[in-house]
Amino acid sequence: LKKDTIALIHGAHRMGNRTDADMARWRSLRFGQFIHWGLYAIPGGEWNGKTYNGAAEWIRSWKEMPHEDYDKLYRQFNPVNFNPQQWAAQAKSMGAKYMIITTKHHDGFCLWPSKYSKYTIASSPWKKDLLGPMIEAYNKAGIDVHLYFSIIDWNHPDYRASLKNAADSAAGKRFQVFVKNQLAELLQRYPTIKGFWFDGTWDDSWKNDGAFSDELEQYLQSLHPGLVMGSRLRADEKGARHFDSNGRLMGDYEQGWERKLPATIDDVHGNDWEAVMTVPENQWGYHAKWAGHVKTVNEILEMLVKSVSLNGNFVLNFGPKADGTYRTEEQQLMTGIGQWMKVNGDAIYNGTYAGFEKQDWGYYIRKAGTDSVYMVVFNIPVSGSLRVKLPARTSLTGASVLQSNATLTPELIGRNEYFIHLPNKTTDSPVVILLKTVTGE
Ligand code: JFZ
Repeated sequence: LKKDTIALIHGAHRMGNRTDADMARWRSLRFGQFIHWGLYAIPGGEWNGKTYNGAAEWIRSWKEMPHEDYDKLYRQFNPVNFNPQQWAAQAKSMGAKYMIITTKHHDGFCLWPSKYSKYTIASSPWKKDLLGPMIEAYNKAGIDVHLYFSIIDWNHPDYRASLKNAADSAAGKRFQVFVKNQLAELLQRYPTIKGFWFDGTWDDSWKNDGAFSDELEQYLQSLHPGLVMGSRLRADEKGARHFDSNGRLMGDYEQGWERKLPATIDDVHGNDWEAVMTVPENQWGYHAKWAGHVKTVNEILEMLVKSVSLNGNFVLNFGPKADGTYRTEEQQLMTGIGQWMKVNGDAIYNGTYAGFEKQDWGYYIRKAGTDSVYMVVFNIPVSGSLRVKLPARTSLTGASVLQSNATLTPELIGRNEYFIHLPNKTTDSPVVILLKTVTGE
């Protein structure tokens, strides 16, 4: 926090994290599934035989793709193989506890039959609502649903990136009413949702009206108390986003961790936070030709574990195909992650920063409010011995491998310092060791 705080009407309204049950629940879930699904899945990063190397969901902004052509794609959107129960079942078997779905991305196409727009699923050959069955199936599988909503709307005649004259201002006002109506409609249609995930809030027209986004956030909270909304929604009256002009977080959690993770606990300033991650380098919607590095199961697990060890949530993105099925790579990843989570998920859910000195072998995670600390080992030293350095007045009373329940006997090697000797150094997935520690003796 800066030394000289200035008076703000539309800055942060709270110091520190939310302490209510809805927020505690969100915080405990730790692992989410993001889904980017929309018209961009039809071209899948290709148009007229040419490949677009940018993010597939941005193809409408590519000079090779005429807007008129993109804006006709809804006439082909017909996900005949969409099976929401199967989607939910695979998310559950992966270990995801919440899901975020794109109700409307920058292109403006709505996956629900909004009464405020004609550019929706109702105008497609599919005709029926997609969101309702999806939310119902996920909720039945025990998975919370959050709604992604882009403020930027490339299809709406009243959207303006900046307001340059009186006509723009009038359009901007109409657009604000439209946004408010659509969000209230989503809450009214889908009352089980737990939060909104806002995006596309970086244009001047939005940033320069901090009063509107502040009032909108409070309006949504009044319609649906407990709703979780990140820091990407609002700006303060000086145009500062995420953190207000006094450096205080706006919204319920820090939403700026996009395809990157904090390095240390100091980077998160005690705030709740969530990271969203793509499987290839930068593709959210379906792209037929993934280029560059594609993350492996172990790489993704390490990001998940690192996030939880630093008090954050980790959300992995999927881009289903236009027919409603998932590409093989994504299916294999879900299976692989799920196999590990099934055995080791106890280390993830309700996990928090452990407060122990980080070691090179991996990450510590403490089950919230308990003496149970997990070591998640990604790098086994050639010695096979894992160093554990405990804070003063803390002692290690036992250790066991989560997967096998095998007991390990820690070797005391110095004051508050131990070696845990791994019986078997060969493994092809991260090993989790549950430590029993006692503090205050
Ligand atoms: C946005 C979208 O443009 C993108 O298509 C995707 O939906 C993603 C989840 O969100 O992209 C962003 C938004 C914010 C940053 C980077 C990319 N950011 O804050 O660095």
